[in-house]
Amino acid sequence: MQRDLTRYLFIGDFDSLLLGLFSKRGEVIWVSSPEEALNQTGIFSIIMLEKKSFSYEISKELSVHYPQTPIIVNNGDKPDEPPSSVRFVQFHKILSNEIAREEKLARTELRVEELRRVHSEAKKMLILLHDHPDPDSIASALALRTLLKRNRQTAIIGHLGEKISRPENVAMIELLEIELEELTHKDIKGFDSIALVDVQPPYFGDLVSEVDTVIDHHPQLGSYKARFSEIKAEEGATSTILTRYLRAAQVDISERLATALLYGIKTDTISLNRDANPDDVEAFTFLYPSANLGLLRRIERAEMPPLELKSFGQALANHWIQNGIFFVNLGRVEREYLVPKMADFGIQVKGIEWSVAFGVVSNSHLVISVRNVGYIKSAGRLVRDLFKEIGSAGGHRSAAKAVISLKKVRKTIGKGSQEHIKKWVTDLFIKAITEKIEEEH
Ligand SMILES: [Mn+2]
Repeated sequence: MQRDLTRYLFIGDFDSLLLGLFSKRGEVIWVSSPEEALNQTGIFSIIMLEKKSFSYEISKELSVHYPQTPIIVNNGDKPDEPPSSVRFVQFHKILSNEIAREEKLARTELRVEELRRVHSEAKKMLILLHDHPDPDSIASALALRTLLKRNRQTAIIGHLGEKISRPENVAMIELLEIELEELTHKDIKGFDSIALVDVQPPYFGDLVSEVDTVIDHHPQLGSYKARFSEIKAEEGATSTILTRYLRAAQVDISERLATALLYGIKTDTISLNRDANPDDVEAFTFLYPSANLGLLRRIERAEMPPLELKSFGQALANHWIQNGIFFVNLGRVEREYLVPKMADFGIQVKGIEWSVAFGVVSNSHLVISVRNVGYIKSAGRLVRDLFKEIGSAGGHRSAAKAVISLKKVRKTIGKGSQEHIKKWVTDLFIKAITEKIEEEH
């Protein structure tokens, strides 16, 4: 008996998030219509039928075609006489794991009390993000503010970088009505306490040597003083840590906050596919029923201006592949988000194990974005080894980034033209990646 293999058959219009979640538990076959479902072969553990696809006829046909397979209709209104093999279930019930986690939450609650004590005296606190606030950091800041029972006046969420440009992030801020303040170095002094989320003090150099709180999922970065610190490098997102805190403290999570946190986890783990662990899946599962998925779709569909599409297309056409590495040079770009977008694209190319995209942003910094297939050498470590001396560099196992000022680039390679940068980056990565492969053999 093949009891171990869980196979799900999804029929109809389901969110990719949900499919991603179930693919962590077993094999997922997804078809758009009941007709297609009847053409599948093999045995399924459960059939998930989207409520719009449900009818008595369809459920009967499915039961005949797949005897002994329970059919679950999501969130549908139960008809007066439901077919016997069909259940109408709200998804949060399907998603909820047995809560053997209460103990863990109880322990976390003690940590939350500690955290609250650290900021209890502060009239006005700062929740500081890294210079390129992404959904995970923004959502984490919102969650921390909620956890500390503060508001826009008593806890400022801010960053020291430039105006946020990535369309999805702009849409997130607008649609969720989040106020992010662009701060100057001077502003930092004007707060009674400081908390960093999704980042650690050394990132800011000497600027914030003393902080009250650090909550982050990146690996421990040097040594620094913090009255409260929670560094969990095993988590796929800082939002995961804060979701657990909110749950532990039994704080009501609003639809807006749930949507933000869900989006934070989704983007940092690429829909639970990159560096996600069971905690991320659990946080995701918990948030999913409370989030506004319609709003989430609107955030994700944020539009790309036509001009950018053009430069995106041109750069892509000029890509090159060497030693199984996909390279693309975006040249000068206005908005940084195009670089990782391109790297994401490159890793989808058949036969490619590494994707490296780079471009000069704001005419001042070379940004290099790296992706790999995940089961090989850590991209974060490789990028750190290559660039830590001359810029900021790091990331996760399958995604990493380096930012180097053009000045430093010129100093390192002697020149700063596009041609020279291109050759330098290409040679560096080929050498680093192929060397490592030899070592591992
Ligand atoms: Mn993050």
